[in-house]
Amino acid sequence: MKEKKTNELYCTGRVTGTSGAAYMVTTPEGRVLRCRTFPGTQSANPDSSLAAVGDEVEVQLTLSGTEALEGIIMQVQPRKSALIRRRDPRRNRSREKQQVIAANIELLVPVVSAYEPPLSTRLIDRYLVFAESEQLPVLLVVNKMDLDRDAGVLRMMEVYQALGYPVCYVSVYDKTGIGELVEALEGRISAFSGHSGVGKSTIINLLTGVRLKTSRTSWKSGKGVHTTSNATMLPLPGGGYVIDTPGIREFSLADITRSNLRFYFREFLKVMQECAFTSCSHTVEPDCAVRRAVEEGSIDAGRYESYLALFDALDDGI
Ligand SMILES: Nc1nc2c(ncn2[C@@H]2O[C@H](COP(=O)(O)OP(=O)(O)O)[C@@H](O)[C@H]2O)c(=O)[nH]1
Ligand SMILES: [Mg+2]
Ligand SMILES: [Zn+2]
Repeated sequence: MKEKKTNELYCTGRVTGTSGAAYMVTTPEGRVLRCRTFPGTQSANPDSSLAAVGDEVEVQLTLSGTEALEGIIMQVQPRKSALIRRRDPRRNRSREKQQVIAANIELLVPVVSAYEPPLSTRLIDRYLVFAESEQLPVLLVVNKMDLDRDAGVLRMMEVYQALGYPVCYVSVYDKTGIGELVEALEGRISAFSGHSGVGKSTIINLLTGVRLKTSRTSWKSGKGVHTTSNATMLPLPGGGYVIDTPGIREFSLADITRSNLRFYFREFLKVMQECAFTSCSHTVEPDCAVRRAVEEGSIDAGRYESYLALFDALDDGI
């Protein structure tokens, strides 16, 4: 904490939570300040939310002395990364600022479960495309491995390991894989995301020792299972933070288009120079090296199907 002017105490910190219009800012010493922004708050990110969970900020304390627990956010530092919330397509809010779910994420952690809900490789592929497009390192977490009695899930995940994506197999119930996960998260800011019911809150509670609400409701019921709306950022005992974020349906995929999607399937990159057309979409063109690789089995057919499904879902206005 440095003193700028007499009776004006400034400090730096990180936004670790929001509560209505208030921002919880954690200082390097671990103190939590209840802060607000004001019309003069300076931002290095003018096109998006003024402040979000994960932001580095400079705060002026409003109460002097060591007991001060409140402050005003004077400055929001430039973001190294940001998870942007999807815009509601029913409302024309194109002039509105981008809403940031979480800032300065260093690792994206898609969490899936072996069963209940069943493992969806389509969903994993969606996350991987998103991570590649944002150039975010990714760690796949498969929870509820206690339910994978015939190792079917391990076989389904082989394709991702072969592609070089790290996978952590966890069972909170059996306490397996937790050590590896702790190691992979240490010292980094990680965003957990996934379908409700996969066990995100249960894992985060175990890692951080806090008590996030976990859902007792069935994942099958669909409605009312969302126990996580605002992102919350929690410190890890070994350093770093985890952020519980909503599922990928809430993320903006606005930067992913039909023409750049092919670059986000890393196994395509090696073979696509061999396609007859330089701008080959690998869907209908003749003499396509990607489709040939799928037929020969060197590109996984399920991954290619995910590509086609995403390609169809993306509307470039073509
Ligand atoms: N079988 C099994 N169930 C788990 C495991 N981890 C969590 N669950 C259960 O899965 C349900 C959903 O967990 P929750 O943490 O609320 O999921 P979230 O919606 O992803 O945050 C709860 O009933 C948990 O007890 C696990 O390792 N194995
Ligand atoms: Mg949850
Ligand atoms: Zn092609």
